[in-house]
Amino acid sequence: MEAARGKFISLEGGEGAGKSTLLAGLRACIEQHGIALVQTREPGGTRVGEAVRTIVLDPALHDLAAETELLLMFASRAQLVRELIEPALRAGKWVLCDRFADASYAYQGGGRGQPESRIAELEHWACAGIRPDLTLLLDLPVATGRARAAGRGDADRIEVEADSFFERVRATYRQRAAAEPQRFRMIDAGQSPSDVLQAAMVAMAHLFEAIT
Ligand code: Z5A
Repeated sequence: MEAARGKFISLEGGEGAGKSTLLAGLRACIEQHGIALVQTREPGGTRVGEAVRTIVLDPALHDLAAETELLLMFASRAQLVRELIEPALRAGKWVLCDRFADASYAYQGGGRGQPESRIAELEHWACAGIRPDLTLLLDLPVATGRARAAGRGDADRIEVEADSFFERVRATYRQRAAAEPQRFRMIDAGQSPSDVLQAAMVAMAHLFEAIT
């Protein structure tokens, strides 16, 4: 008998929103339910994707065109979908992904001004119908997120952008969450890490119900 298809959960948010912190807690909670889980990230998550990541985050490549950046994000995603996400879901595993296509709408669309219709075309092609069952959006004022992220060493090619860029990113994420309330759950990322984890578990309850 074929395994029931797994669930795909993505985490989104601005810089310093606490995705990495939440991922560790979420992973433990999901595994406590006896669910096989694959954790990954974007850009990256595969050998090819990690090579793309070094390009897109390299601060020396300040001349990278916005169009090139967009294509590279989707190149990494196309590889991740085919090599890891689709096979895992088909095998009944759950996939927990640190960012997915919504990040391209927020950063390359909202941030860089790339047309939404172009991003949608790329999503259609590169993701081959794969969309998260649930997207947890960690929402935080830009200044708070940047203050949290400060002091981690040298800023990468995207982190050097102005506050106005990150305000557009945040606004785009919030618009997308409002437009798709059945997929998105917005979480106040200004709460303590344990309260953020608790809110995420509440947001995921319907996925667990489906397997019990
Ligand atoms: N990008 C893109 O442009 N287009 C795309 O399509 C995709 C990505 C997929 C990836 O960088 C970059 O690529 C990202 C978007 C772009 N660029 N930016 N900016 P990354 O993966 O290296 O970085 P990130 O995704 O922005 O994550 P981050 O800055 O590392 O933040 P985080 O993972 O959300 O936060 P954290 O590491 O868990 O927490 C940051 C600090 O805050 C840390 O000291 C924690 O201890 C603290 N923290 C966490 N939670 C809390 C709470 N609740 N209270 C207080 N303090 C907290």
